[in-house]
Amino acid sequence: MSIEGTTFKWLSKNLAKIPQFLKKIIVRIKYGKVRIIVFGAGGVGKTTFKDYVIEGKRALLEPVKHDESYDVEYFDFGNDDFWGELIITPGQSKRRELHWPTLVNEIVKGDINGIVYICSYGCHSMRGIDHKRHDLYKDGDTNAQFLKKYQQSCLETELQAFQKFIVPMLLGMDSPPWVLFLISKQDLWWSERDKVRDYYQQGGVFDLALRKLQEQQEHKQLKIEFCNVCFRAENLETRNGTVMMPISKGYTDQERIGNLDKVLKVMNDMIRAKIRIKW
Ligand SMILES: Nc1nc2c(ncn2[C@@H]2O[C@H](COP(=O)(O)OP(=O)(O)OP(=O)(O)O)[C@@H](O)[C@H]2O)c(=O)[nH]1
Ligand SMILES: [Mg+2]
Repeated sequence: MSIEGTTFKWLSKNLAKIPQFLKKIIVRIKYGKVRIIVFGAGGVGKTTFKDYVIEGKRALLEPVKHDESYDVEYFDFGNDDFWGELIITPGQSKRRELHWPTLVNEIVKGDINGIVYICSYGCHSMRGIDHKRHDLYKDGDTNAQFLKKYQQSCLETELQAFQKFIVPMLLGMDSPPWVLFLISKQDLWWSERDKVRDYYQQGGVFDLALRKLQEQQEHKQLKIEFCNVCFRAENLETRNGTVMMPISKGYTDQERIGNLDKVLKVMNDMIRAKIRIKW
Protein backbone atom coordinates (compact mmCIF):
# COMPACT_ATOMS: atom_id res chain seq x y z
CA MET A 1 0.00 0.00 0.00
CA SER A 2 1.19 3.58 -0.75
CA ILE A 3 2.14 6.03 1.98
CA GLU A 4 -1.04 8.04 1.20
CA GLY A 5 -3.09 4.89 1.56
CA THR A 6 -1.52 4.04 4.91
CA THR A 7 -1.94 7.61 6.19
CA PHE A 8 -5.58 7.66 5.12
CA LYS A 9 -6.19 4.36 6.84
CA TRP A 10 -4.53 5.62 10.04
CA LEU A 11 -6.52 8.88 9.96
CA SER A 12 -9.87 7.22 9.37
CA LYS A 13 -9.16 4.82 12.21
CA ASN A 14 -8.09 7.52 14.68
CA LEU A 15 -10.18 10.59 13.75
CA ALA A 16 -13.16 9.23 15.64
CA LYS A 17 -11.06 9.05 18.77
CA ILE A 18 -10.05 12.72 18.70
CA PRO A 19 -13.09 14.15 20.58
CA GLN A 20 -12.56 11.61 23.34
CA PHE A 21 -8.87 12.42 23.48
CA LEU A 22 -9.52 16.18 23.61
CA LYS A 23 -12.11 15.67 26.29
CA LYS A 24 -9.56 13.83 28.38
CA ILE A 25 -7.07 16.67 28.02
CA ILE A 26 -9.67 19.32 28.85
CA VAL A 27 -10.81 17.44 31.93
CA ARG A 28 -7.22 17.18 33.11
CA ILE A 29 -6.34 20.82 32.49
CA LYS A 30 -9.56 22.28 33.78
CA TYR A 31 -10.33 20.07 36.74
CA GLY A 32 -7.05 18.45 37.63
CA LYS A 33 -7.06 15.28 39.59
CA VAL A 34 -10.24 13.77 40.95
CA ARG A 35 -9.40 12.72 44.50
CA ILE A 36 -11.49 10.33 46.52
CA ILE A 37 -10.90 9.27 50.12
CA VAL A 38 -12.11 5.92 51.40
CA PHE A 39 -12.93 5.77 55.11
CA GLY A 40 -14.42 3.03 57.27
CA ALA A 41 -13.67 1.15 60.46
CA GLY A 42 -11.05 -1.61 60.56
CA GLY A 43 -11.78 -4.74 58.55
CA VAL A 44 -14.82 -3.54 56.60
CA GLY A 45 -13.21 -3.98 53.16
CA LYS A 46 -11.51 -0.67 52.21
CA THR A 47 -8.36 -2.27 50.80
CA THR A 48 -10.42 -4.94 49.04
CA PHE A 49 -12.56 -2.20 47.48
CA LYS A 50 -9.35 -0.59 46.18
CA ASP A 51 -8.37 -3.89 44.52
CA TYR A 52 -11.71 -3.93 42.74
CA VAL A 53 -11.56 -0.32 41.55
CA ILE A 54 -7.98 -0.59 40.29
CA GLU A 55 -7.87 -4.14 38.93
CA GLY A 56 -11.52 -5.06 38.35
CA LYS A 57 -13.43 -8.22 39.26
CA ARG A 58 -10.57 -10.56 38.51
CA ALA A 59 -8.69 -9.17 41.54
CA LEU A 60 -11.51 -10.48 43.71
CA LEU A 61 -11.04 -14.02 42.45
CA GLU A 62 -7.44 -14.21 43.58
CA PRO A 63 -6.96 -15.79 46.99
CA VAL A 64 -5.24 -12.70 48.40
CA LYS A 65 -6.03 -11.94 52.02
CA HIS A 66 -5.04 -8.48 53.14
CA ASP A 67 -3.47 -7.80 56.46
CA GLU A 68 -4.82 -4.74 58.23
CA SER A 69 -3.50 -1.48 56.75
CA TYR A 70 -0.93 0.47 58.73
CA ASP A 71 -0.77 3.72 56.79
CA VAL A 72 -2.63 5.90 54.30
CA GLU A 73 -2.14 4.60 50.74
CA TYR A 74 -2.47 6.45 47.43
CA PHE A 75 -3.40 4.84 44.10
CA ASP A 76 -3.91 6.22 40.59
CA PHE A 77 -7.22 5.37 39.01
CA GLY A 78 -9.48 6.61 36.24
CA ASN A 79 -11.19 6.00 32.93
CA ASP A 80 -12.00 7.97 29.76
CA ASP A 81 -13.91 10.65 31.70
CA PHE A 82 -11.58 11.41 34.54
CA TRP A 83 -8.29 10.58 36.15
CA GLY A 84 -7.39 10.76 39.74
CA GLU A 85 -6.27 9.35 42.99
CA LEU A 86 -7.92 6.92 45.36
CA ILE A 87 -6.80 7.41 48.94
CA ILE A 88 -7.27 4.42 51.25
CA THR A 89 -7.19 5.02 54.98
CA PRO A 90 -6.33 2.53 57.71
CA GLY A 91 -9.39 1.90 59.89
CA GLN A 92 -8.29 0.27 63.17
CA SER A 93 -9.11 2.60 66.07
CA LYS A 94 -5.60 3.82 66.96
CA ARG A 95 -4.86 4.48 63.28
CA ARG A 96 -8.11 6.38 62.78
CA GLU A 97 -7.07 8.74 65.54
CA LEU A 98 -3.62 9.15 64.00
CA HIS A 99 -4.45 9.52 60.29
CA TRP A 100 -8.03 10.58 59.76
CA PRO A 101 -7.71 14.17 61.13
CA THR A 102 -5.01 15.00 58.56
CA LEU A 103 -7.19 13.72 55.75
CA VAL A 104 -10.20 15.58 57.06
CA ASN A 105 -8.12 18.78 56.85
CA GLU A 106 -7.41 18.05 53.19
CA ILE A 107 -11.11 17.65 52.54
CA VAL A 108 -11.86 20.96 54.24
CA LYS A 109 -9.33 22.66 51.93
CA GLY A 110 -11.64 21.57 49.10
CA ASP A 111 -9.22 19.29 47.29
CA ILE A 112 -11.40 16.20 47.51
CA ASN A 113 -14.15 15.30 45.07
CA GLY A 114 -15.89 12.63 47.13
CA ILE A 115 -15.81 10.31 50.11
CA VAL A 116 -16.53 6.60 50.15
CA TYR A 117 -17.55 5.43 53.62
CA ILE A 118 -17.61 1.66 53.97
CA CYS A 119 -19.72 -0.12 56.60
CA SER A 120 -20.41 -3.84 56.84
CA TYR A 121 -23.35 -4.18 59.23
CA GLY A 122 -20.93 -4.95 62.03
CA CYS A 123 -19.35 -7.93 60.22
CA HIS A 124 -15.87 -6.48 60.66
CA SER A 125 -12.97 -8.81 60.02
CA MET A 126 -11.97 -11.18 62.83
CA ARG A 127 -8.68 -12.10 61.12
CA GLY A 128 -6.63 -10.86 64.10
CA ILE A 129 -8.95 -12.12 66.82
CA ASP A 130 -8.93 -15.16 69.05
CA HIS A 131 -12.46 -14.60 70.31
CA LYS A 132 -11.86 -16.32 73.66
CA ARG A 133 -9.24 -13.68 74.46
CA HIS A 134 -11.36 -10.77 73.28
CA ASP A 135 -12.54 -8.11 75.79
CA LEU A 136 -16.17 -8.88 74.96
CA TYR A 137 -15.86 -12.61 75.68
CA LYS A 138 -17.31 -13.86 78.97
CA ASP A 139 -16.54 -17.37 80.21
CA GLY A 140 -19.08 -19.81 78.86
CA ASP A 141 -20.24 -17.61 75.94
CA THR A 142 -21.30 -19.61 72.90
CA ASN A 143 -19.99 -18.47 69.52
CA ALA A 144 -23.41 -17.01 68.76
CA GLN A 145 -23.45 -15.04 72.02
CA PHE A 146 -19.99 -13.66 71.38
CA LEU A 147 -20.85 -12.79 67.77
CA LYS A 148 -23.92 -10.84 68.84
CA LYS A 149 -21.86 -8.65 71.19
CA TYR A 150 -19.04 -8.27 68.64
CA GLN A 151 -21.39 -7.26 65.84
CA GLN A 152 -23.19 -4.76 68.07
CA SER A 153 -19.91 -3.20 69.12
CA CYS A 154 -18.75 -2.97 65.48
CA LEU A 155 -22.04 -1.33 64.49
CA GLU A 156 -21.42 1.29 67.13
CA THR A 157 -17.86 1.81 65.87
CA GLU A 158 -19.01 2.33 62.25
CA LEU A 159 -21.38 5.06 63.32
CA GLN A 160 -19.20 6.68 65.98
CA ALA A 161 -16.24 7.00 63.62
CA PHE A 162 -18.50 8.67 61.06
CA GLN A 163 -19.96 11.03 63.65
CA LYS A 164 -16.63 11.90 65.20
CA PHE A 165 -14.59 12.62 62.07
CA ILE A 166 -16.87 13.08 59.07
CA VAL A 167 -20.01 14.78 60.37
CA PRO A 168 -18.37 17.91 61.89
CA MET A 169 -16.34 18.33 58.72
CA LEU A 170 -19.38 18.08 56.42
CA LEU A 171 -21.29 20.50 58.61
CA GLY A 172 -18.50 23.03 58.39
CA MET A 173 -18.26 23.04 54.57
CA ASP A 174 -20.29 25.15 52.16
CA SER A 175 -19.61 22.83 49.27
CA PRO A 176 -19.10 19.40 50.81
CA PRO A 177 -17.85 16.43 48.80
CA TRP A 178 -20.39 13.75 47.89
CA VAL A 179 -20.59 10.72 50.17
CA LEU A 180 -21.06 7.19 48.88
CA PHE A 181 -21.90 4.63 51.56
CA LEU A 182 -20.97 1.08 50.66
CA ILE A 183 -22.56 -1.56 52.86
CA SER A 184 -20.11 -4.39 52.23
CA LYS A 185 -20.21 -8.09 53.16
CA GLN A 186 -23.68 -8.54 51.71
CA ASP A 187 -22.89 -12.27 51.47
CA LEU A 188 -22.78 -12.41 55.29
CA TRP A 189 -25.83 -10.31 56.15
CA TRP A 190 -28.02 -11.34 53.17
CA SER A 191 -30.42 -13.37 55.33
CA GLU A 192 -31.04 -10.22 57.40
CA ARG A 193 -31.29 -7.87 54.45
CA ASP A 194 -34.55 -6.22 55.57
CA LYS A 195 -33.00 -5.30 58.90
CA VAL A 196 -29.92 -3.95 57.14
CA ARG A 197 -31.98 -1.76 54.82
CA ASP A 198 -33.91 -0.37 57.80
CA TYR A 199 -30.79 0.22 59.84
CA TYR A 200 -29.01 2.28 57.19
CA GLN A 201 -31.80 3.74 55.11
CA GLN A 202 -35.26 3.42 56.57
CA GLY A 203 -35.52 4.88 60.03
CA GLY A 204 -32.88 2.77 61.80
CA VAL A 205 -30.05 4.09 63.93
CA PHE A 206 -27.67 5.00 61.08
CA ASP A 207 -30.44 6.49 58.97
CA LEU A 208 -31.60 8.74 61.82
CA ALA A 209 -28.07 10.04 62.31
CA LEU A 210 -27.85 10.86 58.61
CA ARG A 211 -31.21 12.59 58.57
CA LYS A 212 -30.09 14.75 61.44
CA LEU A 213 -26.97 15.65 59.51
CA GLN A 214 -28.99 16.53 56.41
CA GLU A 215 -31.34 18.73 58.44
CA GLN A 216 -28.41 20.58 59.97
CA GLN A 217 -26.96 21.09 56.49
CA GLU A 218 -30.12 23.01 55.52
CA HIS A 219 -29.50 24.59 52.12
CA LYS A 220 -26.17 22.99 51.44
CA GLN A 221 -26.47 20.24 48.92
CA LEU A 222 -25.04 17.14 50.48
CA LYS A 223 -25.20 14.37 47.94
CA ILE A 224 -25.47 10.92 49.52
CA GLU A 225 -25.87 7.52 47.86
CA PHE A 226 -25.94 3.94 49.16
CA CYS A 227 -24.88 0.67 47.56
CA ASN A 228 -24.92 -2.84 48.98
CA VAL A 229 -21.99 -4.94 47.88
CA CYS A 230 -20.02 -8.12 48.38
CA PHE A 231 -16.36 -7.86 47.37
CA ARG A 232 -15.35 -11.34 48.50
CA ALA A 233 -17.77 -14.09 49.41
CA GLU A 234 -16.17 -15.73 52.44
CA ASN A 235 -17.11 -16.91 55.91
CA LEU A 236 -16.33 -14.62 58.82
CA GLU A 237 -13.59 -16.55 60.62
CA THR A 238 -11.44 -15.93 63.65
CA ARG A 239 -7.65 -16.09 63.54
CA ASN A 240 -7.68 -19.79 64.36
CA GLY A 241 -10.31 -20.66 61.74
CA THR A 242 -13.49 -20.79 63.83
CA VAL A 243 -16.38 -19.86 61.53
CA MET A 244 -18.40 -17.25 63.39
CA MET A 245 -20.71 -16.33 60.52
CA PRO A 246 -21.02 -18.37 57.32
CA ILE A 247 -21.96 -16.98 53.90
CA SER A 248 -25.79 -16.70 53.89
CA LYS A 249 -27.69 -19.45 52.15
CA GLY A 250 -29.41 -18.18 49.03
CA TYR A 251 -26.88 -15.43 48.27
CA THR A 252 -26.26 -15.69 44.53
CA ASP A 253 -23.45 -14.77 42.17
CA GLN A 254 -25.98 -12.90 40.10
CA GLU A 255 -26.79 -10.59 43.03
CA ARG A 256 -23.09 -10.16 43.73
CA ILE A 257 -22.01 -9.32 40.17
CA GLY A 258 -24.94 -6.96 39.62
CA ASN A 259 -24.05 -5.00 42.75
CA LEU A 260 -20.34 -4.85 41.95
CA ASP A 261 -21.20 -3.27 38.59
CA LYS A 262 -23.58 -0.87 40.26
CA VAL A 263 -20.95 0.39 42.71
CA LEU A 264 -18.68 1.57 39.89
CA LYS A 265 -21.54 3.09 37.95
CA VAL A 266 -22.80 5.07 40.95
CA MET A 267 -19.29 6.22 41.83
CA ASN A 268 -18.56 7.30 38.25
CA ASP A 269 -21.86 9.17 38.07
CA MET A 270 -21.08 11.02 41.28
CA ILE A 271 -17.62 11.93 40.07
CA ARG A 272 -18.96 13.22 36.77
CA ALA A 273 -21.77 15.18 38.42
CA LYS A 274 -19.23 16.97 40.57
CA ILE A 275 -16.81 17.83 37.79
CA ARG A 276 -19.75 18.82 35.57
CA ILE A 277 -18.14 18.65 32.18
CA LYS A 278 -20.46 18.53 29.18
CA TRP A 279 -19.28 17.32 25.81
N1 LIG B 1 -17.45 -12.01 53.45
C1 LIG B 1 -16.86 -10.92 52.97
N2 LIG B 1 -15.58 -10.62 53.30
C2 LIG B 1 -15.05 -9.49 52.78
C3 LIG B 1 -15.73 -8.63 51.90
N3 LIG B 1 -14.92 -7.59 51.56
C4 LIG B 1 -13.77 -7.80 52.21
N4 LIG B 1 -13.83 -8.95 52.94
C5 LIG B 1 -12.81 -9.52 53.82
O1 LIG B 1 -12.70 -8.69 54.97
C6 LIG B 1 -11.35 -8.69 55.43
C7 LIG B 1 -10.88 -7.27 55.64
O2 LIG B 1 -10.77 -6.63 54.38
P1 LIG B 1 -9.80 -5.36 54.15
O3 LIG B 1 -10.07 -4.87 52.77
O4 LIG B 1 -8.42 -5.69 54.51
O5 LIG B 1 -10.41 -4.35 55.24
P2 LIG B 1 -9.90 -2.87 55.57
O6 LIG B 1 -11.16 -2.05 55.72
O7 LIG B 1 -8.91 -2.41 54.58
O8 LIG B 1 -9.25 -3.06 57.01
P3 LIG B 1 -8.11 -2.15 57.74
O9 LIG B 1 -6.98 -2.02 56.80
O10 LIG B 1 -7.76 -2.94 58.96
O11 LIG B 1 -8.76 -0.85 58.09
C8 LIG B 1 -10.53 -9.49 54.41
O12 LIG B 1 -10.35 -10.79 54.92
C9 LIG B 1 -11.43 -9.51 53.18
O13 LIG B 1 -11.21 -10.66 52.38
C10 LIG B 1 -17.08 -8.97 51.56
O14 LIG B 1 -17.77 -8.25 50.82
N5 LIG B 1 -17.58 -10.12 52.12
MG1 LIG C 1 -6.91 -1.91 54.73
